[in-house]
Amino acid sequence: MDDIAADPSHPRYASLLMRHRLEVAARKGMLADSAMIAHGRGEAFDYLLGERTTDSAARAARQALATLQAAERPVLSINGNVAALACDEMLQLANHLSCPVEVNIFYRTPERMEAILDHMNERNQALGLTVPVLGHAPDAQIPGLKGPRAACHRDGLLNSDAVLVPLEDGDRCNALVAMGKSVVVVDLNPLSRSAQQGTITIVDEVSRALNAMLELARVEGEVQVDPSYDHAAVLNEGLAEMLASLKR
Ligand code: PTJ
Repeated sequence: MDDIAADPSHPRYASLLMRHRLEVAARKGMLADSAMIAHGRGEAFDYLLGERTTDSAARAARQALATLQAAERPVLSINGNVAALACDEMLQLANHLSCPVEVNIFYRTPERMEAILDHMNERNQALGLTVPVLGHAPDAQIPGLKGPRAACHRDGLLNSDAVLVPLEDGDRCNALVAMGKSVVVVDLNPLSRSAQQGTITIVDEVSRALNAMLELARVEGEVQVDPSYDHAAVLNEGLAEMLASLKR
C-alpha cells in the first residue's frame, strides 16, 4: 500500500508518506475536493509542533483511550482523509475496543461512500480483522444537522456513548456533543471549533495519535480515566507548545 519513491531515511519521510497516501486515495475517488486544503492546513500546524507527539497530546491520547475503553457503545468515525491516512490504525483500534467504525463524510456522494467503504473493507480483510464497517445503509439522522452530512446508523453513531472523530467538521462535532456523547477529537489545529468543543482533543497528526493509543493499549491494556482531566488546560498547553516553537 505504501510503495513510495522516497527513502525512509529522508528527513521528511513521514510527511511524504502521508502525501502519497492522499494521492493514492484521490485516484481511488475517496477524497473530497477540499481534502488537500485541509491536509495542508494540518501540515502547517504540525510543522509548528515539530512533527512529534507532544506531552499534552500524549496525555490527551491516554484520556481518550481510557474514555473509549470505558464506554459501553464506542464508535470510530471515518471520513475521506482519515480513511486515506490512517485506515489500518482506525481498524486496529476498533478491533481493540470491539466496536464498529462508521464511514460518515461531510461532502457526501454515493461514489465517495462506495470508494471509502470498499477501501475499509479491503483493509479489514487484509489485516485479518472482522471489524463491523458501517455507513453503507444509514437509517438515522444526527439531530440538529441538515442534509446528507446528518446521515448515520442507528446502531452506530446515533446510539453511541463515545465517538472518535478525527478531522471533524465543527457543526457535526457540536451536534454530537449536544447529544450527550463523549466526543474525542483529533485535530492539529487547537483553535478549530471541533478542537475547542470536543470533550477530549488530541492535538496531533491523526496516524501518530492513533499509534500512541494503540501502543498504550498494547503495553498497558486497560487505562484508567483521569477524573481531574482538564480539556481546556490540555488544549492551551498544545497551543503554548506551538507558540514556543515560533520563539525558538
Ligand atoms: O471526507 P469528508 O467529506 O468528510 O471531508 C473531510 C475534510 C477533512 C476535507 C473536511 O472535514 C474538512 O474540510 O475539514 P476542515 O474543516 O478543513 O478541518 C480539518 C481539520 O483537520 C483542520 O483543523 C486541520 O488542521 C486538521 N487536520 C488536517 N490534517 C490533519 C489534521 N489533524 C490531524 N491530522 C491530520 N493529518
